[in-house]
Amino acid sequence: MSASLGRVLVIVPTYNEAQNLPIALDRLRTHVPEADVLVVDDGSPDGTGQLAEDLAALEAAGSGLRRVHVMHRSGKLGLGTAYIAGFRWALERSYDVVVEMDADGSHRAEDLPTILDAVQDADLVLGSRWVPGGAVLNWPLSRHVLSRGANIYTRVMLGIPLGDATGGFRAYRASLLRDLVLDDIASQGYCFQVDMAWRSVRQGARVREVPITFVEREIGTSKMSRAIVAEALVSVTRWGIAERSRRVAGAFRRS
Ligand SMILES: Nc1nc2c(ncn2[C@@H]2O[C@H](COP(=O)(O)OP(=O)(O)OP(=O)(O)O)[C@@H](O)[C@H]2O)c(=O)[nH]1
Ligand SMILES: [Mg+2]
Repeated sequence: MSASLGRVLVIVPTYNEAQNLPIALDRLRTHVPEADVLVVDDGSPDGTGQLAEDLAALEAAGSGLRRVHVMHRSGKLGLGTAYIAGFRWALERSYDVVVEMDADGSHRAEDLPTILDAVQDADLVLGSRWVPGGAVLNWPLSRHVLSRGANIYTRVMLGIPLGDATGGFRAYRASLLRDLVLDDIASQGYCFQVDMAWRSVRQGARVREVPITFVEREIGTSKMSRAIVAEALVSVTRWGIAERSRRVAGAFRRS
């Protein structure tokens, strides 16, 4: 990782990831030792929040390059709001690059140096499963179909040239996050990721994709639900229709 990137913060949202979090933090320390970490825990009943505090204290007492911080929220408030709270925290502390990363082992810390290299000349870098070189390990056919289908639908409806707009392993330059209006983002899950990518494209940001290998979680349970899929489908459809109406109205005004 190049020093010219400045200070990097990796935001790791957690809900019941007590078994996964120590492994995720370990791997991050191995592959990006100088990147600080912010765990955003939503009062996990399995004690992930306290465990994160203990791990952060251990790190602070050690001689490592990074600091691990923990934000506790009162209950399961959703992935989107966890990231927005984390973005605000990062901006208030003048980080230069902010990374989104799951705690469940699906996002491999060894892919992060490539993502960070790419953000040298981009505003947003998406770790992408669906570009040449990208891969998914251990998914049933149904998950492949859902994810590929969701991304094709998003490309067609929104007209954004991205292979993987629903993925959640990405790096933002703080300058882009500062420019994006975060106040009116109510989306969660996949929809949150699409919403952020689409806002970035509309803003004229330089968005790049780099291939990653996504590994299905081996421990713990997925928080993905039918409601999250339905939210994404409804919102992308609504945004697509609104975008087309805007374009048609623009064409009428010009003619
Ligand atoms: N703070 C917080 N973290 C959450 C919430 N929901 C999910 N997470 C975390 O967000 C990350 C992604 O959640 P997953 O359950 O793996 O969902 P997913 O990756 O979309 O779905 P899978 O592909 O099935 O794993 C994990 O680290 C979760 O612990 C939430 O409401 N609040
Ligand atoms: Mg997951």
